[in-house]
Amino acid sequence: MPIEVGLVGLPGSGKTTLFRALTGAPTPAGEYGKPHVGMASVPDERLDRLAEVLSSAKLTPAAMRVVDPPGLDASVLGELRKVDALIAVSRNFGPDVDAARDSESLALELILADRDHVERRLERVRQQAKSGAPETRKEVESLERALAHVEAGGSLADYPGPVPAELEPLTTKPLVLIVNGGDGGLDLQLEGELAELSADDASAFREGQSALEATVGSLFAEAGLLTFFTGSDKEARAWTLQRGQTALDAAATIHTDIARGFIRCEVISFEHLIETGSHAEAARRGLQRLEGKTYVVHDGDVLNIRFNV
Ligand SMILES: Nc1nc2c(ncn2[C@@H]2O[C@H](COP(=O)(O)OP(=O)(O)OP(=O)(O)O)[C@@H](O)[C@H]2O)c(=O)[nH]1
Ligand SMILES: [Mg+2]
Repeated sequence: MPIEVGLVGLPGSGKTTLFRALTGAPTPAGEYGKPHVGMASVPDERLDRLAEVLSSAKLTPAAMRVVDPPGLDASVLGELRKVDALIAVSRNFGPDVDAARDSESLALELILADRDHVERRLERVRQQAKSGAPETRKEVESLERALAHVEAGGSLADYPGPVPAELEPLTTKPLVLIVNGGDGGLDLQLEGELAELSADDASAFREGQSALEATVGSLFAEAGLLTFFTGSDKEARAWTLQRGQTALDAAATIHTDIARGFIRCEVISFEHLIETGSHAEAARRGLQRLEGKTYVVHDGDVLNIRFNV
């Protein structure tokens, strides 16, 4: 499954403009009142060089799913429970700019959405407990404690006790801040328009990083993500993984069948593959290793997973 991010920010801060910049969708489709959902490609220059060395016919960047909800209602924010990270857009253009005030309002909305969510789950689990499911009684107690903490003005992010995993709070997710406009900010208005051009044409219009590059850079740092590669003469492909995840997790990211039939994994670093020019030469110099399921994948690893079908 690709990595998934959700856009949050006060009304008119530029979420949908960023959505356009990230996904390249000129006018986001979707039902009124429903979130826009689109796919973005994670830019990584290493993929082009890998494809060159392996003479890959096809090049597939890692995908990122982007969810852009309309507004900040608790019900709408509920759509973001499954995302891996939140991207907060802060308005730094137009009249009456106040980043501190806006970030406080946004934080409050997230806390309220979590409180709403805890309340509703508590109601449901209480019902189940009444009808005699004993294991739910523990969850009732745990939810009651979490709710008391939130009602006292706290956020689940600083809640000391355990939070039921099914809760998927918003306030505990990694959060990346994107400043829209002004000094030191990204010009999302421009970025939204450039998203419709080819990468080469677009780069002529900007000085620094694109909105996509800046967002992905901060996201990978904040959420502890890394990129690994697979490659052959058919296809060079980039994939996203959480830091600390294993070769078996990498296999599962590619396909559940590959994880199920996992035998072993050939690993070579991107640098070594570029330096030696081929898997064969890298193997001859002893730079290619055979690893098992528990091998912890590093950023830039090029993996060749052997599996049974
Ligand atoms: N001047 C200026 N206008 C911008 C910029 N970014 C966005 N806008 C404009 O601000 C308005 C709101 O932007 P949106 O991207 O729709 O904001 P949003 O956060 O999606 O708003 P809601 O979905 O209503 O919460 C649009 O008219 C944009 O064209 C910017 O960097 N500079
Ligand atoms: Mg919008």
